[in-house]
Amino acid sequence: MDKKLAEALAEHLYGAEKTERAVPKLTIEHPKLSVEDAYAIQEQLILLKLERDELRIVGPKMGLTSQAKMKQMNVSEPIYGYIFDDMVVPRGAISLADYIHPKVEAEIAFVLGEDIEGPGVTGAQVLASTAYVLPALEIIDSRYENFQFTLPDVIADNASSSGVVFGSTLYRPEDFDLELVGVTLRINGELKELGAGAAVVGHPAHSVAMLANMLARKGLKLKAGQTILTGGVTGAVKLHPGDSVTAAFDGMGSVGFTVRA
Ligand code: OOG
Ligand code: MG
Repeated sequence: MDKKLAEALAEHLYGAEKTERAVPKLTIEHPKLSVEDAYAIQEQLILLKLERDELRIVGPKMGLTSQAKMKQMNVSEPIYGYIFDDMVVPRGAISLADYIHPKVEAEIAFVLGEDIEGPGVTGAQVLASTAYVLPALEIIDSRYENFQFTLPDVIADNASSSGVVFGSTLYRPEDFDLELVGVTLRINGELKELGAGAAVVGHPAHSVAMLANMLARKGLKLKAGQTILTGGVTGAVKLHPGDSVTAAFDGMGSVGFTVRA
């Protein structure tokens, strides 16, 4: 894709995020947008955040890692995007006014102790390079009208990345069978979603391995110190004012936040 067009489309999505106003999905005007084009747009969007806003990357995130979401989108490979430092929610509360139409999903996050460079990375290698794992809640907020998009649209939109709340305790990965960690997501005490680590491409470490292998195609690697979101264990739930959100992770405590108007 022409670099000028990628820059213009990135600027368009950047503006939608800044002004908290949904825009029509890109594929309406650009029906031939490919996955490769979409990552070129995402790259320009990331550059805007790094250079214009002087933000820092917390780590990449995986999306569409659950079979349910992959089926829904009719895709066979997950996608990735980036979490920035300004997306980390302070003091356990968000204001709906800062978002367009946010949803929340429970995820398992990995803090890397060493760089991981593909291709050919395995889940076992990821676990050996992981310093800690911790529970997280991701807030996704598609910049597209009605939260509807095709695969290239959502890739260009930094995989709907918008916010994250991390649990306050770090755990050693060898203390868990992450495949079997059960997760519940409650809003105001009501059970909304549940799942287990295996919902994330079989095992959350496999998600990180896939990410490393996808980045390798671009000559990129995962870096020591990055915190990586592995993808939703549960489905995403729409947020409303007054919501008190809590996700409990078997053996890993819980993480939560509240929603103001
Ligand atoms: C795309 C982002 C998906 C996940 O964990 O699957 C994602 C979306 O569904 O808006 O973050
Ligand atoms: Mg997610």
